[in-house]
Amino acid sequence: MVITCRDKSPGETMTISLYAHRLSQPSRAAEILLRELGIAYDWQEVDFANGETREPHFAEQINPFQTIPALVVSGDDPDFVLGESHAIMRYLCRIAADAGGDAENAQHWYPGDRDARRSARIDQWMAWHHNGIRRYDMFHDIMNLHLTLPMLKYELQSTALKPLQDGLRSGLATLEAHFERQPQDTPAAPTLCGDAHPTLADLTITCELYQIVAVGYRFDRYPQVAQWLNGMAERDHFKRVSEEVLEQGRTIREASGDYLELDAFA
Ligand SMILES: N[C@@H](CCC(=O)N[C@@H](CS)C(=O)NCC(=O)O)C(=O)O
Repeated sequence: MVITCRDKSPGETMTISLYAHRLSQPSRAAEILLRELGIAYDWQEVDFANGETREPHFAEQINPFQTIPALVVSGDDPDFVLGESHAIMRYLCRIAADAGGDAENAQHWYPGDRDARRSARIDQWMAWHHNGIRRYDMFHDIMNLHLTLPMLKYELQSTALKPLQDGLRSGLATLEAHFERQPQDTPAAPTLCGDAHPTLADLTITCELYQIVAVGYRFDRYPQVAQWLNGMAERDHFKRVSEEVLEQGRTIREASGDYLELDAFA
């Protein structure tokens, strides 16, 4: 399925395929960016939960790291193939003009060589993302818990989810303290670099946190984080691409009874 957010220019030969799934945070971040930049893409859904990324053809031809998202750019011979969401997103900002997207807009998300300091600041938060937030992201554990036997749910909440909640609290506190220190030049929702426009750092981290918000966790104890998340979640493409995860979260919440500690950050 080719998803077009704009008309293709005549003579355009580059085709971008995104191998992804809407229940995967880094996949959503890459897809939202494609849409924000107005780059047309061919959507290739990968059933990662059933091991499709581990099949030999995927590892050999799409992504040796055996994960999604992965990007395949056809037009040159051979195709250009790229894994890792952060690398994919930076690359998309760099090639936005050649891919028929909005190059001006891409500068806001990630300026690259045009602004070394701003890019370094974005890189810093993106580097922190994996160990500061993603490592403690409970969403896939919550999905597993949802599918497990009722008698194990309470036990797993304390053995599996509790340590993740404790780790995530520290990441949320880091973000909240940053927002408190940061002079924001806009009365709107805060952003990590303090600009009116969000960057790749905002996108990648909010996509991660939003999936536990979808289950029903609230961040009342971290009001600036909550405001920042809401600001990103109100963007049209974020909303559209997050519909499935929102639905999945609702299903889990409605079935969960009280075994999930939804007030862990409230
Ligand atoms: N650091 C990678 C993480 C990618 C990742 O963990 N993807 C998960 C889905 S959210 C995956 O493909 N898992 C498949 C597997 O581990 O078999 C990125 O940012 O792209």
